[in-house]
Amino acid sequence: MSDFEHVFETPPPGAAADWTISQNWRAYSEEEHATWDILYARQMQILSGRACDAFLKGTRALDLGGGGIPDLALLNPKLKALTGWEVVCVPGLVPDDVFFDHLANRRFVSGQFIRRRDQLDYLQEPDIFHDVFGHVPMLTDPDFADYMQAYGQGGQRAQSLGMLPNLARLYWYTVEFGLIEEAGGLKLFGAGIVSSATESVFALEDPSPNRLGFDLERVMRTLYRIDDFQQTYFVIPSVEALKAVTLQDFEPIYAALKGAEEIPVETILPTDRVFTKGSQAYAARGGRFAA
Ligand code: HBI
Ligand code: FE
Repeated sequence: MSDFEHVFETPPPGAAADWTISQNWRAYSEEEHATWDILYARQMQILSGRACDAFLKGTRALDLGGGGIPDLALLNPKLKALTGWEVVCVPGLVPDDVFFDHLANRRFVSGQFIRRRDQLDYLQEPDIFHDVFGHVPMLTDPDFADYMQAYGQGGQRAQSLGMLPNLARLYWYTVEFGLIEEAGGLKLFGAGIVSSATESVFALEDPSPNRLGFDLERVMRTLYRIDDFQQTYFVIPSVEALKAVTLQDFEPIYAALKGAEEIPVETILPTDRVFTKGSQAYAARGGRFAA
């Protein structure tokens, strides 16, 4: 089970058997295109000097800015030429097995809709800005592209072994909320961070959260916050290293995890590599963007 409430159990009317729908790009309103342009301009300003090289390079390679919501018919040939990935639209959250099957076949699923103007800073369900601006630039990186496919394949296996909650934590702490160490210091690559103006600053600069070195088994034991800024972020040494870690057989790791206790969101272990010991002041104030 995922953490989200699925609206549908079977593809809704108008969706194909694999849950995909047409982007129907011509149907977006001027206001919706302008919403993309506002979010894009704001994020690119914030992300300069904060996002990792691969992400910024990806936004340039895909030409994501200035023209409103990207037309997937134009974006997909560029992405396909780089790493063989493509983006398909879905009506909302899809069941885990459907999600994994798309990833295993190098198809990234994106929400078709874009957030309303009163939701610029926060919404719970992934829209096309989160999915395409947040996730797709990293898919232009060959190592990240392989990692995401491996995750899709691993998801199908984890499900059958009853280890999906553990694997989902890996996705959460890397694909959605990962940090990376670069020559210039810590940088952002997680889609949940880079698609959020406030979390882009919080994740990197706020004294509140812990920033700890990535360790596969440790991350798979760590609980996470679904509806607020994270209390701990994990730092990968490189995308290559992340990919290498996930190309190993997870079965012995799953076996070790069976008896292991879950780790609370704010815990620092003696074995952790600590980049930042967080004050946790934000969480102590009650969180959810508390002033
Ligand atoms: N569906 N559209 C969509 N987007 C997601 O990110 C997504 C999903 N379904 C399931 C899911 N994520 C998660 O269950 C996995 O990451 C574990
Ligand atoms: Fe996401």
